[in-house]
Amino acid sequence: MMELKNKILCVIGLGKTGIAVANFLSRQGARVTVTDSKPREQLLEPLKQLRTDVKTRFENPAPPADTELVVLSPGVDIHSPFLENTKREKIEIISEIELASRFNTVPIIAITGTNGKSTCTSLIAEIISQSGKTAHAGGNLGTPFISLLDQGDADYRVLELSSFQMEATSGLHPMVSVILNISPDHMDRHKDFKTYVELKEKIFANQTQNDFLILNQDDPNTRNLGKDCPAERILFSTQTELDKGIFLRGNKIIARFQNNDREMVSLESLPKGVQWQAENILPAIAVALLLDVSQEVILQALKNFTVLEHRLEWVRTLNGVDFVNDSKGTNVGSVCKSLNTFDRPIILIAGGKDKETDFSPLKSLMKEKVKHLVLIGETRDKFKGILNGSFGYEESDSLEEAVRLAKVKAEEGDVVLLSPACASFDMFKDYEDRGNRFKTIVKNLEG
Ligand code: UMA
Repeated sequence: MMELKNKILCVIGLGKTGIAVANFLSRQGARVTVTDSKPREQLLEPLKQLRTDVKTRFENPAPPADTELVVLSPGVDIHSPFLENTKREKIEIISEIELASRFNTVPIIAITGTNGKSTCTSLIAEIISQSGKTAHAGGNLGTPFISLLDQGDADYRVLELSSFQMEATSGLHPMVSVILNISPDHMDRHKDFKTYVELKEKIFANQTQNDFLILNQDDPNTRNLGKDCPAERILFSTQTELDKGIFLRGNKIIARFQNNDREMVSLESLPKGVQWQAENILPAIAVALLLDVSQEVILQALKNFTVLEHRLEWVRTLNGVDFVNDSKGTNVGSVCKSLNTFDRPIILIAGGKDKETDFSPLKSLMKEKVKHLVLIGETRDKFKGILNGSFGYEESDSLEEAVRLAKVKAEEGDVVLLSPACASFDMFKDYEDRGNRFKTIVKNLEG
C-alpha cells in the first residue's frame, strides 16, 4: 500500500472520478490539487462535492510544478501535451484504476471488451448478490473503483474496465478476468487498433495460475489472447460446441467442464431483452460457476435480470413492430452485434458524431439485415460515401422525423432499431439523452 500522508498529489479532471480520487487522497492526509481544462463556472456542481482542503486549478489541466504523483481521470489521454513536462521530470502518472488497485484487498472480477461490458458486469454482480455474497460493482459502469473501496468490505468487487482506464494501469490483478470481444472503437484516442488491443490485454497481465481468464471463442480478435498467461483460460461461444467452456446448443446454454455437460437454461425461457444478450450471459454464467454459485440461483438471477437501458432495450410493440433502443450502440462492432441479434427485417436509424471509425464492415451486414436505413447526424455523408449508392436510405435532421420515417416503412414483424454506430454529441447531450428522446418519441407514436 502506498504512503500518502503529506504527499503532493495532482488529480486531473473534475468529473465523477476526479472528485472520488481527490476526496480519497485527501482523507489519507495527502495535499491534493485537482486540475481541469474547463473554466470554474462550468464546474460549480462537482466543486461542491470536493472536500474543503482540496485545491483546484481551472482552464489548465497541467499538474502544478511541485507535484509528486499524478492521477488521471479516464477521460484524460495519457499522451496529452500538457503532461509532457511531468513525464520529462519523471513524475509518476497513474490511472484511478491503478491507485485503487494499490489499496484494494478484495478479490476482483474484471470485465472488458468493446461491447456488452456493462450488461455482463451488472449480471455477474446480480448473480453473486443473489447467492448471498456481497458484490460491489463499478468502474466504467458508473461508480469509480476508488469509490467501491469507500463502500467497505465485500466478497467481490466487479469492475467494468474501458481501454481509457487501462492507460497508466500496471498493477491490476483480477482473480477472474473476462474479455468479451474486441473491435475498433475510440480510434480518435488510441493510436491504432494494436494499441487498443494491448490496453485490453492488460486485464490479465498480472494473473497467475490461481486465476481465471474468460475469452470469446467466436471473436477472432479475442480467442487467441492470453496464451502465455498462467491463468486457466475458459472459452465461451454462441456458435460452436467447445471441448471445455460454455456454449449454446440450439437454444440451450451448456456448461462443459471435466467432460461433463450441464444444461443450464434455455434462452426461450428468459425475458425478451435478456434473450438478446446471449454473448454477455454466457461469460457471466461461467464466472458464477467458477465461484460455485448454484444453478438454481443463476437461473433465478437471469429471470429477474433487468436489461440495462439503451442496450437493445425493447421500448414498445406497435402494430406488430418492435421498437428497440440501442443508443449505446456507439461503434460499428456494437451495431453489427445488434443487427445479428434479429432474424427479422430491420429498419435501422444510424448516424451521429464521428469517432473516426471505419463504417465499411457494416455494408454487407446491412445488405443482409436492413430493410431500410434512416440516417441522422454529422456522419450522414460518411455513411453515404461507404454505401456508394448500393443501398437505399433516407436522411433526417431530427430524431423525431427519423422515427416517423422508420415507422412508415415498418411492417408487422419488423424491428425499428436505433443503433447509431456513432457518438451522440452532435445532436444530444450524451447517448442516454439520445436514447431517452427516442423512447419518448416512440411512446408518443400513434397507431
Ligand atoms: N478533462 C480535462 N482534460 C482532459 C480531459 C478531460 O480537464 O484532457 C476533464 C473534463 O473537463 C471533465 C473531467 O475531466 O471535467 C471529466 O473526466 P472523465 O471524462 O474521466 O469523466 P468522469 O466523470 O470521471 O467519468 C469517467 C468515465 N468517463 C470516460 O471514460 C470518458 C466514465 O465512463 C465512468 O463511468 C466514470 O469515470 C466512473 O468510472 C463513461 C464513458 O463514456 C460512461 N466511458 C467510455 C465508454 O464507455 O465508451 C470509455
